Amino acid sequence: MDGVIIKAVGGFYFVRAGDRVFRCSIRGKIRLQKSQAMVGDMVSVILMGDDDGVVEKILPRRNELVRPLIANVDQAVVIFATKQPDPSALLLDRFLVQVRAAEITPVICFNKFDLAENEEPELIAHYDRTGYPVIRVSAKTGQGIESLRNCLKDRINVLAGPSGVGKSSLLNTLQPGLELQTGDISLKLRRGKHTTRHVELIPLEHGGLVADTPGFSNVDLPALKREVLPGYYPEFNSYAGQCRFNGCLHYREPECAVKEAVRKGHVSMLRYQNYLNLLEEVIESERRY
Ligand SMILES: Nc1nc2c(ncn2[C@@H]2O[C@H](COP(=O)(O)OP(=O)(O)OP(=O)(O)O)[C@@H](O)[C@H]2O)c(=O)[nH]1
Ligand SMILES: [Mg+2]
Ligand SMILES: [Zn+2]
Repeated sequence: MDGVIIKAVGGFYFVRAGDRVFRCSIRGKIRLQKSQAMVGDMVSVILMGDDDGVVEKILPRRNELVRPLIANVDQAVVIFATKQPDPSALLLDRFLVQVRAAEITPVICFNKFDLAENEEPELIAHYDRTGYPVIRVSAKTGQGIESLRNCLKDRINVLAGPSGVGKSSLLNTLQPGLELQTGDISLKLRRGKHTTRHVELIPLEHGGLVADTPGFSNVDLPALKREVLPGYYPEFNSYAGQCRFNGCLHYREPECAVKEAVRKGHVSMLRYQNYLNLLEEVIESERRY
């Protein structure tokens, strides 16, 4: 029988197959393999009773996200708040690059729209122009929850984003009865603690799985070559082919069509400046690899 690991607790792997979950141990032989089983892994299981089994084999992984550690994710919903905490474009861009580098499709979601009233933060409009989908929601009023639900349907999803933006609250609104722990942001910051700790794939009533994850206030870029970074900016794509130089980094090169598009306002200046910021970081860290 094949299934997906949705949770790993106390040496056991909980494997979902059909509508059921089996508590499984793992064969010693694979336990020693380099590729430790992780949440999201597709596995073959031999049943050893009504609710128990043994993981016999880990099937090949499509991808692996590092923070949180989870395999075979289709889509990452990167969540920020309109305020409390204020969104940071640079941090959002770091999340997007991390997700793209793991070969996962990003979706952007801004929560706490009830707090924005009629004045949404200026930076949101910059993301409307990226080519990535942008969903506006409020876990409190339910605004936009239907779009978010449709977006998660029938996929393996992770929710990512800083602590306190309302990732767990959104899932609670999306699927009443979940009762995930949510927290008061000021208390959390004071204690330096997160509300959500472990990684678990939660089955959605309408189809699909979603992992709520602990918030990260910082995202390290993965090891990247400088040439791949521009490819993670969908809004550069239609211009990049018109740059004078092949493999243009849209940095110091002359006759760069992307820089021209930024000057004309076709590509967001904010996104471009953050891109330069990350590019310099990538170039700096290349020396260490
Ligand atoms: N006004 C308002 N507050 C919200 C909304 N969503 C969440 N909150 C509040 O924001 C705080 C943090 O919510 P959580 O759901 O715990 O945030 P989280 O992203 O899961 O945080 P971590 O688990 O620490 O990563 C809580 O006090 C929530 O009540 C919203 O749409 N509007
Ligand atoms: Mg949480
Ligand atoms: Zn260029």
